[in-house]
Amino acid sequence: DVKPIRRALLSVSNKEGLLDLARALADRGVELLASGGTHAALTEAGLASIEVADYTGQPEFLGGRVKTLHPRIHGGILARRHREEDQADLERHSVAPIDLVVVNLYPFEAALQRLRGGDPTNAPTSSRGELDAGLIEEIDIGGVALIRAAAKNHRDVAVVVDPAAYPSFLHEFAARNGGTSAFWRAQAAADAFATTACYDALIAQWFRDQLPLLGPNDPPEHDPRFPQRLTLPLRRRELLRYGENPHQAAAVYESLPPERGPNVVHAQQLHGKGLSYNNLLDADSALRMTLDGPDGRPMAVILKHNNPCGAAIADHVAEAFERAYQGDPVSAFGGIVGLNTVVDLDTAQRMSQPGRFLEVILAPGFTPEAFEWLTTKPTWRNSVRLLITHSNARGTRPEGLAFQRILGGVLVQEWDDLGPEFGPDHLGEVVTQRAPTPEERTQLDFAWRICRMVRSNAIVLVKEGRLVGVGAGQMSRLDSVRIAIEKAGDHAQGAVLASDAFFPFRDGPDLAARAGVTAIIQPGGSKRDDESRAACDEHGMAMIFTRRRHFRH
Ligand code: 93A
Repeated sequence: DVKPIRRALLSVSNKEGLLDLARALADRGVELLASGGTHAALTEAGLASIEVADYTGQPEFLGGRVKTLHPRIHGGILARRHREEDQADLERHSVAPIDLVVVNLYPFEAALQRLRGGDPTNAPTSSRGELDAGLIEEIDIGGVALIRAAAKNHRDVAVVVDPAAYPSFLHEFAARNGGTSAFWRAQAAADAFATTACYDALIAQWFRDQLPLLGPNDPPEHDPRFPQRLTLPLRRRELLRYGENPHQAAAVYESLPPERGPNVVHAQQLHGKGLSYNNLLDADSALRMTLDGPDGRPMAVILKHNNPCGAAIADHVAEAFERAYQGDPVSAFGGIVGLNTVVDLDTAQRMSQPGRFLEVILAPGFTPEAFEWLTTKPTWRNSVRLLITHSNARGTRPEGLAFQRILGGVLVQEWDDLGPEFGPDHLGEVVTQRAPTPEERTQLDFAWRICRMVRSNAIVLVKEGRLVGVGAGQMSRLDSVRIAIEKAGDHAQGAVLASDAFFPFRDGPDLAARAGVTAIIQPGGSKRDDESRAACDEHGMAMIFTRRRHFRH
C-alpha cells in the first residue's frame, strides 16, 4: 500500500541533513512547505519552498509561539484521503493535502543541559517562585502537534522526526518510487509518538524537579516521590549482543537527562569488546560497592553473577586486589573487578598472572604502564574490558527511584542505602554484654557494606579487611551461614559476621560461634532476638543491631 508524496511540510530546528533531504524531494517534484527559519535555510541554498505564513496568510506571531498552528496546515495533514467528507472539507476551505511531515522539535533537552552548564551539582534551573522563562520557550507546541497529526494519519501521511532517520526515509522514498509503504509509515508513526512522549516526559520531569522551588509544600498525604503519573524518559544507548541469555535480545537505555554521578551507562570504555548485559549488571554492583567503601583506602571487589566473591581494603591498590582475589580464587576466575583507585602496573601484573582471568576491570583510571600491560598481553588483550568511572565520588547517592519489572506493571521503590550516619562509630545498638572492640567495629563496618550487595539471604564473613566467606541467595538463613563458614575455612576463626536481615532463631549465631566468629552485625527485629542475644552472650560474642535491613532480590 504505497502512498505517493506530492507535498511535504518541513519545520526543523536541527537543520542538519535538511538540504540533502529537500533536494531529494524536490528532484521528484515534491512541493515543499516550510516554516520561517527552515524556509530561509532552503532559500539560501537555492531550493524553492513556500513559506507557511504565505500559504496560510497568517504571519508568525507571539514571538514565534504560533508558526504552523493553522487549519490550512493541520487540515492538510489530518484529512483522510479515502473519506469523501474529508475531501469535500479540504475543497471547501481550499486546503491542500500534505503527505509528508518532517519536523524536529525545539531542543528542550539541550537547553536544559546548557542551563545546568554541565555542572554535575546541578545549579537550579529556576529561581524561587518562577520557572526559567528561557527554558519555557524551548517547549515546542506546534512541532509536537504536527508530528502527532501526521502519526495519527499514518494511513496516508509519512512522518520523520529526527535527522538520524533521513537516510532510512530516503531509502524508502527511492525504493517506492517517490512514496512510502504502509508498514514504513506505521513504523515511523510509532517512532513519532515515542519521540513526543519522551519529549513531554522530560519536560514533566523538569517541572517536577522544580516544584520544591515553587511554593508551599504538598498536602501531607501526597508523597512527592511517588507521583500520580510516572514519566520515564529513556533513550536507547546501545543494542547489546544479547540479554541475560543468548536467546534474549537486549539493549541498554540511559535516563534523560543523563544522570549525574558515576554510573556504568556513561562510563568510558578504554578497551575490549562491548559490555554484555551481565557485564553491565555486575559492573554496576561493583561500582556501587566501591562508592560505598568504608574509608578512603584502596578497595577492590570481585563479582560473579552479581554477588561479590572477593572484597578487600589495603594500603595499596595491588594489595587490595590480591587480597580480594585470594578470598575465593576459584570463583574469581572470569570475574568483574571494581576498584576505587587508579590501577598501576603492579596491580595489572597481578590481575593477569597465569591462571587468572577477569572479564571487566572498572576503576577511576589506569596508569599508562598498566593500560599497556593489560591490553598487549597476548592471552588478555582481546578479552578484557577496561572501564573508567569518575574518581572521588565516594558516598554518591543514586538518583531517582529503583524499578523492578513484574507481569502487569513495575515495582517502584527508593534506592537502598546505608543511611546517612553509618560508619564504625555509628554501626547501631550494642545488644550483648560484650561490646565490639574498635578493631571488630572496623571489620563489622566493612562486612555490613558488603553484605548489603549480596543476594538475600546474605551472610558474609570478614577478617582483617577482607571478605573471607559468602553465603548468598539461600532460602534459609542457616544455609547461608553454613555456606559462608565452609567458604571461609580456617579464616572463619576470628572473623566477624554480617547478616542482611534478622536471625529468626539462635541456630545461626550458635553455628557462627562454633566456627570461631567473634562479632555479629544484623538488623535485629525478630520475635526471638532475645534468644540470639543469649547465644552471643553464652559464647562471648559481641552483637550489634543496625535496625536497617538490606534485602537484595
Ligand atoms: O513555537 S511553536 O510551538 N509553535 C508553532 O506553531 C510551531 N510550528 C513549528 N514551535 C513550532 N514549530 C517548531 O519550530 C518546529 O518543531 C521546529 O522545531 C521549529 C522550526 O522553526 P523554523 O522553521 O522557523 O526554524
